[in-house]
Amino acid sequence: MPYENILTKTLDQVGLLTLHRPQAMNALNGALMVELIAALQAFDADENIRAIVITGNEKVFAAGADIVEMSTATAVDMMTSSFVELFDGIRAIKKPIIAAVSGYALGGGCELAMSCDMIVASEKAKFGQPEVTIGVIPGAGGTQRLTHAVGKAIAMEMVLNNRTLKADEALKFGLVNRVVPVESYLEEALKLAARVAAQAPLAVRQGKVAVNKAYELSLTEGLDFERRAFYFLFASEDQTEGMAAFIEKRKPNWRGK
Ligand code: CO8
Repeated sequence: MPYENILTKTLDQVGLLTLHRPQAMNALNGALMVELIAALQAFDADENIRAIVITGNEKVFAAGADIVEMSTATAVDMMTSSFVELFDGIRAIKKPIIAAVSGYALGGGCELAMSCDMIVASEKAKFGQPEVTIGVIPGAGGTQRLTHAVGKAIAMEMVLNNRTLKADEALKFGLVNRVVPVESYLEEALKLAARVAAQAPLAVRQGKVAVNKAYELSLTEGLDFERRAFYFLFASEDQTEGMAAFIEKRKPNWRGK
């Protein structure tokens, strides 16, 4: 499928998706969001791909939802268009997604990065939720995921007063996994994705679900979920293979079964 607002590429077992609306700071308009979700779903369905990286360019990851497109929308337009709901499509992706962020990740751009499972940031990354400066609030998880990641104090400053976090602050507050030089942020994200792609695929899939459950369940329910997912993996060929390979001192040959 030809895309107009994103680029896609496969690098061994990693699917790379690049946001590509440079004329508008990669602002997330409806067309881009539809393509983003379609591409993610295609990677998710491709059995040769085991991890996904989403990136932008050195100057901007994404400067948020497209303000021009939103400027004339009514509440009913926002509610009845599937624009914001498209974000739920990211949550539904089963394979691990890593955001490789440089430059601005603002508004919906910050929310997109936070919807990924891990974030590799360049030293030039800047994270912010500036919606209050244009008369709204975050609408795609910013008030929720940000608060879980950085805590109430910093989240309040970001959402109520447009505080922007530089890369080192984002690392300090737990928003990103690592900060690397701008020359290598994409390479580092791809390396991380390749390492994840080399692990047992069903275990990676269950691990992603289980960690995400920690946001939603009580400790007792979460532990119960984890235990059942753990038991389930003993029904997989990869568990037998992984443990045999350890004992035989060889590399496992994962089949994702
Ligand atoms: N929407 C539309 N166009 C944009 C956006 C945007 N979010 N951001 C930048 N652009 C455009 C500019 O209008 C400009 O276009 P033109 O050249 O035609 O005038 C072009 O991109 C370049 O931008 P600047 O000249 O402003 O570039 P600077 O380097 O001076 O500044 C900034 C870069 C700081 C990123 C600045 O452009 C900016 O502040 N952008 C807006 C950031 C913002 O407020 N984002 C929040 C948007 S609201 C939101 O995201 C709500 C999410 C709700 C749900 C999301 C579901 C997807």
